[in-house]
Amino acid sequence: MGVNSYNITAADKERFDQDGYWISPKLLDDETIERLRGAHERIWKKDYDGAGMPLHDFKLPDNPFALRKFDNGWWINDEVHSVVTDMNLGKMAAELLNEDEIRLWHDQVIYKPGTSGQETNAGNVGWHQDYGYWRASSTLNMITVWIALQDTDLNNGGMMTILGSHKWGSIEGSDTFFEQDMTKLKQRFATREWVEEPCILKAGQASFHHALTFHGSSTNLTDQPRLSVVAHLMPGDASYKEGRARHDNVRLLGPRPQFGQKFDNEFFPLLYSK
Ligand SMILES: O=C(O)CCC(=O)C(=O)O
Repeated sequence: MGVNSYNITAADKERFDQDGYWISPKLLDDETIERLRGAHERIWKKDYDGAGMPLHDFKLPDNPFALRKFDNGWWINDEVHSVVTDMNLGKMAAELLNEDEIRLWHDQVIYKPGTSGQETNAGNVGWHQDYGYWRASSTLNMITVWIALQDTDLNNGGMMTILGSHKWGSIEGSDTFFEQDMTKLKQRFATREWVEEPCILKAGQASFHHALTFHGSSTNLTDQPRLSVVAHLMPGDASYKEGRARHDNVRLLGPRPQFGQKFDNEFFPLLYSK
C-alpha cells in the first residue's frame, strides 16, 4: 500500500510550469488501486476506521447521477490516509512547486456515477480554480493531485484543464465547483485563449494541477462510476491569510486563530521535507 517514487525531470517541470498541470506515470500498484476502490465502498456505507468522527456527515443524494464528494477521508479511512500522506506524493509536489516542504491541506474522495448514456449535468464539476476556495491560505503555490482509480477519459467524465490558465492569477468568483452549467461558466471565464485539455489517465496515474489552473468535468456516460482520491497539498509554511474568504481549515487552527498562524498542526500532516 503506497505511492511509487518518481523523480520529477526538467521536462516534467517545464510542462507543469507551461501548462499548469502534469500527468504522472502510474503511481499506484493494482493492489493499492483495489484497496482504494474498497475504501470508496466503505466510506459511502459510513463504515469508518478508527475511533474518530468524520469532518462532515452526508446523505447519499436522491439523484442517482449526482456527484458524491467526501472531504478529509484520511480522518476515517486507513487506505486513503496512507496514500494522501505518502512522502512520494509530497516529494513530487515539492519538486513541481519548488518548495522544500509539503503538507496536506485536505483530501477529497470523489465518486461520479455513470449515466449509461443519459445526458445530465448532475455529475458535472463546474470550471473553477481551487484557489478560489483557498483564499485563506497565504500562498498561491499549492497543488492538487487527482488520482484515478480506473482508466479515465472524457467518456467517463474525466477532468479537463485549461492550458496555461494558472498564469491568469486568482480570478474573482472562481469558486464554482458546484455550478454545473459548463457553457455559462465558460462564457464567464473564457476571457483569454481557452484551450480545454482532457486529462487522460490510466488507473493509478495522477494529474497534478496548480491551484490557479481552471479545471472541471462533465458527464460520465459509461455504466460504471468514476472513482478518484484527491490530495490537495501546500508548502510547509503556508499560513492563515487575512481576507474575505474563509475555509473550514481555519477552524482546525483552534478557537482563536491568528492571521499569519501556520497551518502546521496535526490536522495538516507533513508529507515531505527536503
Ligand atoms: O473530480 C473532478 O472532476 C474535479 C475535481 C476537482 O475539481 C479537483 O480535484 O480539484
